[in-house]
Amino acid sequence: MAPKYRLLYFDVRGLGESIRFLFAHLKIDYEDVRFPHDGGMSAEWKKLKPKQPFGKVPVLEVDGEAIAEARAIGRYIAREYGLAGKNNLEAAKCDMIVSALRDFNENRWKVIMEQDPAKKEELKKVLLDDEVPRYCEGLMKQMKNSQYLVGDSLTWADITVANTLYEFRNDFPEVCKQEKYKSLNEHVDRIHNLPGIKDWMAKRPKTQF
Ligand SMILES: N[C@@H](CCC(=O)N[C@@H](CS)C(=O)NCC(=O)O)C(=O)O
Repeated sequence: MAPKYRLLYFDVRGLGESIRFLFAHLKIDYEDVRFPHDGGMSAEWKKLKPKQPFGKVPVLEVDGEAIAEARAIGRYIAREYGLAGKNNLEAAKCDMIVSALRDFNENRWKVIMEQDPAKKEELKKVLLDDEVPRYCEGLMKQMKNSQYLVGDSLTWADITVANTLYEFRNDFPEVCKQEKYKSLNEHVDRIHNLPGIKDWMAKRPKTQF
């Protein structure tokens, strides 16, 4: 019997969403426990925080055992259900892509959070002129011999890319949907069209980020 899964995270997509994409694709039942974001100040979160392994979420409870760290959770699910690559080299390539995406996404996040208009413009320029081409071209190179990012079958790297690129395309469509990224965008669209993910994206709670 499958374990009982509870995913604890704020009521946003954020670091929880790639995990929700994985569960959606795998059609695995889990409890999607959400609490108000409120800048991390809600009473509910203040009560839960000291109980988490490192005082942060996402946390996945597996039959009551807590796993923290978004990438550790993703990797765990991927290993359990055959999405972690076919050998150690493929597994390392999945890790490489998921880690690179995290850096890429954190830079997007810095632009969103920056309050000083001049500094925000500066960060946005670096993101769009330097980082988007570097990461998008890097991802396309990984796909050069296959329709997947790693090896010749679907992995959690593809699913994590589809989630991260959703956010980039949402925030900066004119840059991310350029013709030169066509193969990457087609890949993202293919993943968004996998039945479980398509269904999840249509019904997921509408949140700001
Ligand atoms: N390295 C952690 C970072 C987790 C993290 O920063 N979580 C934030 C939400 S995105 C959090 O728990 N914030 C509330 C707090 O620090 O009290 C991971 O990748 O999961």
